Amino acid sequence: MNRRSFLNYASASIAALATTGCSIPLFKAKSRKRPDVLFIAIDDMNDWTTLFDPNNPIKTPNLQRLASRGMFFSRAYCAVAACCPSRAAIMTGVQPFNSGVYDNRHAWAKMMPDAVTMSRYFMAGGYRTRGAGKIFHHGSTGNDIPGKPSFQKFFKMLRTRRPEKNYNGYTDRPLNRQPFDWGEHLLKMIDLDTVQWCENIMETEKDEASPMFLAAGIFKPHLPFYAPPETFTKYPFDKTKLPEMKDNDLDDVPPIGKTMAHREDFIYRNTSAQPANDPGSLEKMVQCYQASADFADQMVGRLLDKLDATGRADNTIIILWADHGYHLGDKESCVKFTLWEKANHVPFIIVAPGVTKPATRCDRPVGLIDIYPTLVELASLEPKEGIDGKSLVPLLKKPKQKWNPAIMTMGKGNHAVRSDRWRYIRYSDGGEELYDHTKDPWEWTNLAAKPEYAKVIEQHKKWLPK
Ligand SMILES: [Ca+2]
Repeated sequence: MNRRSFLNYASASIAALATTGCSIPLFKAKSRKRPDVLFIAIDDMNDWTTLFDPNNPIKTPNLQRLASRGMFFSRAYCAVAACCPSRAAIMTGVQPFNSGVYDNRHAWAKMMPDAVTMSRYFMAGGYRTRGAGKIFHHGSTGNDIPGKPSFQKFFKMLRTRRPEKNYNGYTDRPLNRQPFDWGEHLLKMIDLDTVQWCENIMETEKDEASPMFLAAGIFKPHLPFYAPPETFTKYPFDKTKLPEMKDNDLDDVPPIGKTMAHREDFIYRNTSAQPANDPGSLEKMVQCYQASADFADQMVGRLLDKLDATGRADNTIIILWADHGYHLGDKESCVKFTLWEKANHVPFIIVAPGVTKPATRCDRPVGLIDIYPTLVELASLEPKEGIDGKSLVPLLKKPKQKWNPAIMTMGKGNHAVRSDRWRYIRYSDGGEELYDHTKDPWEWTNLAAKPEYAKVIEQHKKWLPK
């Protein structure tokens, strides 16, 4: 660092310390050269990708390319399967049952005015903080804390460029709202604007001496399920693979669980009213989700290409996550907002130079709530007090060690506990579900009522939030 950039860094750090309310030096002076952070968020990407299994239909070569550089967490779970509370939990490090931020109607910044967001903490530690696209929830509930911005420079996510009429043909039903659209998009995808902005920041600031925390928030595959026509050529309609579905799958689900399922009429396939090739059919929707998720993967590829071109990749921590998963007809649902595996299980990758080894994998269940303390430790900042997560650095070093289960929440008093083998769900009225993932990946058979599983339930119950 030359004298001028040191002075710039020092004055920026002092200013940041003054405004974050942190009274201690945040940076451990003895640590090695501080790494950049490339923080990649994806919206609504589930686990039905080739990152998890080469037989899955959604092709994610760029996620796999990233995983080949570091550690892939095969069992990572969001805090909440909804955009706003999931992102608030990640960025503040506070669980929804401690913050009260449970759903998309909850304006996290108003409810947590004293929170220091992760990127703001990095700012106080001398980082240039840059961000673009969907990091917090889009819309007003995702607004940052007034006067305490999380980023020094931020490119707000654009509104989706919309066709005049829905591509899927819905015009006169509850689904006629444009967010519930899918198809081949003939207008420019907004993620291209986000990624272009990030590429430009990486290029123009590549010679800066101070470290950078760059957050890139990719909006796809979130509804509307749009992707450019060329992406659809990889997902021909007549070869669309649907999730496996069991008839009457919800018969053994407790009442609150049933209310969380979203049985839209289009998920009943191949009815005379709605043939498979109807643009509004489940088959068409699933095809479009697959293409949208593929497009998100392409955006990740561009970010990695640019990072490599700057020459800073060797000293950059890369972390990639999706805010939650998605049901595509399985569990009679075509949305998130449940406590089941497909709505909560997400891609999660960490590349940490000098810490992770290439192409390694951790199968322990982990929570995205752990990102904040993990990045703080990897960047040699002072540990952040008052947050719920636990640093994953021990797992980055020894991925097979014992680890606590992951906890998920959906509304007050409803939680899931995910261990290596089991998913245990308990609702606020005492309703329970238990699934054995060694035999039942789509969670068809609720074992909770069977006496032989009482001990398993007892073991998982103790992890429920008090
Ligand atoms: Ca989301």
